[in-house]
Amino acid sequence: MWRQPPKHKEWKGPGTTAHFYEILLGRCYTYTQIVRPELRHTDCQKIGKAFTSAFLSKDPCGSTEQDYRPLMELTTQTVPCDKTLFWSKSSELAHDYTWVQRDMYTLEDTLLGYMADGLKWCGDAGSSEMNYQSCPHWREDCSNNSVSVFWNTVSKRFAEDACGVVHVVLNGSISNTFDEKSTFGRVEVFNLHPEKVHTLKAWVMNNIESVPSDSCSSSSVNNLKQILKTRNITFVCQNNYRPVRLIQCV
Ligand code: 2NF
Repeated sequence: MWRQPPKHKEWKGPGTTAHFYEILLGRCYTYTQIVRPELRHTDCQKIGKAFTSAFLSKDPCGSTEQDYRPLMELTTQTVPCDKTLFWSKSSELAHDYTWVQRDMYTLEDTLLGYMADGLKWCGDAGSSEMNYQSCPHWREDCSNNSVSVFWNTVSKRFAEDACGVVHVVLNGSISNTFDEKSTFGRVEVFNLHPEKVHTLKAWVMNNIESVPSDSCSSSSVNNLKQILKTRNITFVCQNNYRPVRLIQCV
């Protein structure tokens, strides 16, 4: 017996999440009907279609910001000034914090971030279907893959829209507390508008098991401080900010 030829191009990363479209739509309805009912008139069908149109029938290693433009245009959501919370290497803690501090928003507390968080997706140039077998791995195959480009695009807009005092939760228990190659370091920091954002407050958190250290004075955090200085944004840093510290203990 001959093996069937692969239906799609083969990549090194896991394929599209099973039931991707249903999950996307379900999350859109959950978010707009239950989490933020003020958005109940949102057309989730239209958003779901725009999302999949951004990547279906296309080379998953040739994804661009333009591909996601129609989707971005359908989903404008304003986060109040002073309420934006970025994170880097601290996903769980940042989200646990906004779960308690309901008036603060991470990207995943906005509609598009909520819909896509934790999912994988890609299409194929030679087919109109999703590729459930494999998708490009961002390091081993290509950096401009459909998932990475999506996060770069939404992260960029999230930062551009921020105003007042913005916050970031950083991980003080790793050497690159501020990582220039992360989305926060590459995209978000450089898309803050100094006319609107006057201060960035970093909360550098240590794991509770490890000894608290003065990570605010580490070289990577100092690097962040220098970048913000050249961008005319005031930098404030706090080690183990207490309200977040309390979340780590529960
Ligand atoms: O999955 C998300 N929810 C997500 C992904 C990327 C970026 C969210 N973001 C936004 C959030 F709003 C945060 O403010 O950017 C900030 C966090 O991203 P980060 O890169 O600064 O933080 P990490 O902890 O280093 O990475 C977060 C997740 O993204 C993956 C990484 O493996 C981790 O699962 N990731 C990072 N860079 C890339 C990339 N270029 C990536 N995945 C694919 N391509």
